[in-house]
Amino acid sequence: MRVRIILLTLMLLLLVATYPFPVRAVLTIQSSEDRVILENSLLRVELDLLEGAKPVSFIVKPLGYDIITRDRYPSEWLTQEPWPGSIYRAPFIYRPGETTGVAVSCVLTTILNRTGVNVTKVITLYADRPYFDIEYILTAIDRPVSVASTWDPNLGFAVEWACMYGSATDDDRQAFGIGDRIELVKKSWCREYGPAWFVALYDNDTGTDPETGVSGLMVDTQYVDQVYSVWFEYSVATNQMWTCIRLEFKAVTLMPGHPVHYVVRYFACPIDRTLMESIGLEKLYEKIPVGGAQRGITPEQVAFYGMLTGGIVLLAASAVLAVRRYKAGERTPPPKPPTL
Ligand SMILES: [Ca+2]
Ligand SMILES: [Ca+2]
Repeated sequence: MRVRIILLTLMLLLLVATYPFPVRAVLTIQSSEDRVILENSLLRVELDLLEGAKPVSFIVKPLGYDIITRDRYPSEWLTQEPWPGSIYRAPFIYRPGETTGVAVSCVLTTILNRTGVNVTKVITLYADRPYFDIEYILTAIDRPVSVASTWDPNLGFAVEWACMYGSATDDDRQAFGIGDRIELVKKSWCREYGPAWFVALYDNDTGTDPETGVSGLMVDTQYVDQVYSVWFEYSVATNQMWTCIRLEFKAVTLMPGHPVHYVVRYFACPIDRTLMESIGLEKLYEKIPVGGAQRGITPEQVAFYGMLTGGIVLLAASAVLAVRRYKAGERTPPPKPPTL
């Protein structure tokens, strides 16, 4: 008995000693004079602190490349200003935020004196998640400011997502969700109205293509009702390759002392069920076609529909054969009466 216990203890000790040390997950936000770098195990994103704190590099690690195109950066826009607006080139001030074991955050702020608005982005990055969140806080500095576009008084603050997958944009597509309606499109210079809960861009290749991927913006549930419309655009210039989709919130008047908030999740990953489920986009995953079929079809469904199709083909074939036999029988001359 004692020998057994000693042996068992030794085996346990051996197991503990040889067990590999857990790999410490990457989860950092670093800043330099001109950059803020967000990094976890799936993403490495560089924001340009001197110009809009906009993503100028967005590496999706499982894809292995940067999806940002130099011709069209993702950015925010106060639509009372002519596009791309003053946030686009504004210098931001960085300060670190809270850090827990599973999330890190930072706070980026700019003061737009001429517009009369302070813009703050509170960024939260999570361990092993294909996304980070940006909480936008818009504050009127000293007078009421109307955030409404000149061509549509209902349209206010906008956040745009733009990128490119692989070496070409002809297979890049747009996607959006308004309620239960999820649509896959490719269109330019037009708008869909309604409380969109996500907008995305993806590469329409089959699963084996390394250039395949999906990315975009998802609105935090409590702000979905404030979404007014979605804007679609892609470049037709031969030397520019990008596709874009924009979330547009309803117009709002900012009052001093009453900041307005929006929370937007930035996501990017391969077109993979587990990763897309972790974002809450399993419906989009199922909708994106691969090899002519929808991704949501399970092997059991394939087997069932395969058997059904096989059965129908067999039935049809036997019916054709039966008809042929019947017709052949008609053409057979009647048997001659036996000669006596
Ligand atoms: Ca592509
Ligand atoms: Ca492709």
